Amino acid sequence: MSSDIDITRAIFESYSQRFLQSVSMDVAVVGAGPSGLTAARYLAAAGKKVCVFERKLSPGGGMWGGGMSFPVIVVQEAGREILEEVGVRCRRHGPYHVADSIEATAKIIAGAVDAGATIFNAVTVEDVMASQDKVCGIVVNWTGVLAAGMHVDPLSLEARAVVDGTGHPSEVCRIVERKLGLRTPTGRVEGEKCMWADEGERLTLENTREVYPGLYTTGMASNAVMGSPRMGPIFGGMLQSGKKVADLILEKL
Ligand code: 48H
Repeated sequence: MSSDIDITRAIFESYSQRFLQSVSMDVAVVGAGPSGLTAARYLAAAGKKVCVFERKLSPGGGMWGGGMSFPVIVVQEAGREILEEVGVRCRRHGPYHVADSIEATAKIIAGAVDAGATIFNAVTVEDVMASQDKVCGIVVNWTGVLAAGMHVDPLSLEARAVVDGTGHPSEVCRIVERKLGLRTPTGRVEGEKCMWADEGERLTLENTREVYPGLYTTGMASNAVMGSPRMGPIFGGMLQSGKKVADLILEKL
C-alpha cells in the first residue's frame, strides 16, 4: 500500500526539485538532436548550468534513423573525433567514417548527461522571454498539453543564452523573427535549400552564430535560418556546430 505512494512521492519530489533548479540557467538548448546534445555536453563540461528541452519522448532528433532508416551515419575526420570522445566506434569507409546510428545517438545522449547537462523530454518550447531586445529565456509547456490542443498557459525559465537546435524548422528563430524582428543578411529567415552535402556541411559550421542578442543557432537550424543547403545523413557538421556554438557561448558568458 505505502510503496505505491512512495513511488509517486519519489518521482514527483525528484522532478519538482530538478525543475526548480532549472528555472534560472546559463544556457537553454532547444532540441535534443545531435547538435544540441553536443553543445550541451561541451557547455556542461565547462561548468555551465545547461538544460536541453526536447519536444519528443526520446532525445536524439534525426540521428537514430541514419540514412533512409538504414541505421548508419557518415562523418568526416572532425566528426569522427567528436564521436570518439563519447566512445562511439567509427570505421573508415572510403573518404568517410561510418558509425552505427543507434550507438552514436545513445552515446551522444549519455555524453551530455554524464557531463552534467539536464535533459527535459516531452517539453516543448513555445516562445522565448525577451527584455530590452535580448532573448533572456524560454517559455515551455508539456508537449501532451499542446498535442491535445488544451488552452493551458506555459511557464517561463530564465537563461543567459538560448540555443536554437530545433533542426529543419528552426522554430525558435522563426518565433524571434515574427515577434522581435530577427533579420538575417538577406532580411529574413530563409529556410533550407536543396541537398548539396559538401556545401551544406561547410556552411553548417559557418552559419553557427549568435543570430539575435542572446539567441544562437546550431546544427540544421543554422542552415535553415541562413538559406543554405541540406546535406543528408552526414552528421559531422551537426557535431562540429554543437562544439562551435558551445565555444561562442563560453566566450561570452
Ligand atoms: C522542443 C523541439 C522543438 C521545440 C523541435 O532535427 P534534429 O536532429 O536537429 P540537429 O540540427 O541537431 O540535427 C539535424 C539532423 O538530425 C538532420 O536532420 C540532418 C543532418 N538532416 C539533413 C537532411 O538533409 O535532411 O533535432 C531537433 C530536435 C528534435 O528532436 C525535435 O523534436 C526538437 O528538436 N524540437 N524541442 N521544443 N519547439 N522543435
